[in-house]
Amino acid sequence: MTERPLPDAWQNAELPGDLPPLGADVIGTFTDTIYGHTPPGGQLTDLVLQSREDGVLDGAADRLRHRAVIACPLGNLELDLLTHLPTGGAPAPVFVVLSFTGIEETLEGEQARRWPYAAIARAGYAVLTVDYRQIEPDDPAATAAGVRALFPTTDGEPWGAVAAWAWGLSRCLDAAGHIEGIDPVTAIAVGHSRLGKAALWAGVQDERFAVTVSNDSGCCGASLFRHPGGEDIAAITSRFPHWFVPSFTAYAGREDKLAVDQHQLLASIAPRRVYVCSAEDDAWADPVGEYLAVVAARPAFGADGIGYHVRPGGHDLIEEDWLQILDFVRR
Ligand code: GTR
Repeated sequence: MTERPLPDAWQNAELPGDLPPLGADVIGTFTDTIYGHTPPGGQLTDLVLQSREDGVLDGAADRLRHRAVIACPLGNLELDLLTHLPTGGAPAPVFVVLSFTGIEETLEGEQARRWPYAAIARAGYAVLTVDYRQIEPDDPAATAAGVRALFPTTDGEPWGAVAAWAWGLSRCLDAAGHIEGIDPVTAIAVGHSRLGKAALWAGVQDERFAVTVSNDSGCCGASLFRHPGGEDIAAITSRFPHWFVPSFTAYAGREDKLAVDQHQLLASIAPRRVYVCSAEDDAWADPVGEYLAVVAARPAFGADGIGYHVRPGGHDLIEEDWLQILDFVRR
């Protein structure tokens, strides 16, 4: 896959003048201000193989379904995992990717285009996915139904749903370590949009992810708060208050008062690798702001430590994104 050039109109894009510098340890600030404290605990206690189909997708992959049981302080969380392994050969590196839909719908539902399982398997990679709503419902009112209800409440602010989904990515990686045919030493967290925000937070917190990939993650993901355009804190906290700590709304319209910006989130993952994908017409995610965050984070990484592409088109995760991601991961 050849690298795509930047759109002409972006050549003169400039970094905001008031970006906080790289170098400080800012993970605590991101925790307190935006995503919330992830409580310790949550232990994989059971991983039961439900079904196995060998040689699906014209022989490219073996398809496995598991039920994972994760013991949390106040009860068990059960997750249905769908895994595709490349057929034959050595244990494969694994993409851990949350799905917006049920796992069966990744095979032939409306969003199946986001899951080019055959191409990924032919490239020698495994993919493990779970429906993100099994980890935590995406609903400001559903406080009792997800993993956050399985941990005792603490004095501080509750963790947001983005942090809960990030926690889920780590539990999926725990499970991947018990699946024959996966080499969990090379694990790659991938997420699109709100799940791209979760992938980045998982990459920051869980050092087992060798690579973290954000696709069109936008506000509170890869794009800079201080670059104007697209979704801002007022918009995101009014529609999705459950994603973050409740006090984050205090920064609505006051982006310049935040102690951090998202290039520092990307840099927090270094020296492990990061890849950011944007789409030119995805104005709500502010693709220019995502690109500039990569530019600003680059000094924290080695030469090939952080990568980026922008493709034509809108908000989606398509095969071209996957092919670019595969290229980066292989390098
Ligand atoms: C939008 C939201 C974005 C992005 C997107 C998605 O409505 O404003 O932050 O996360 O949803 O997840 O598709």
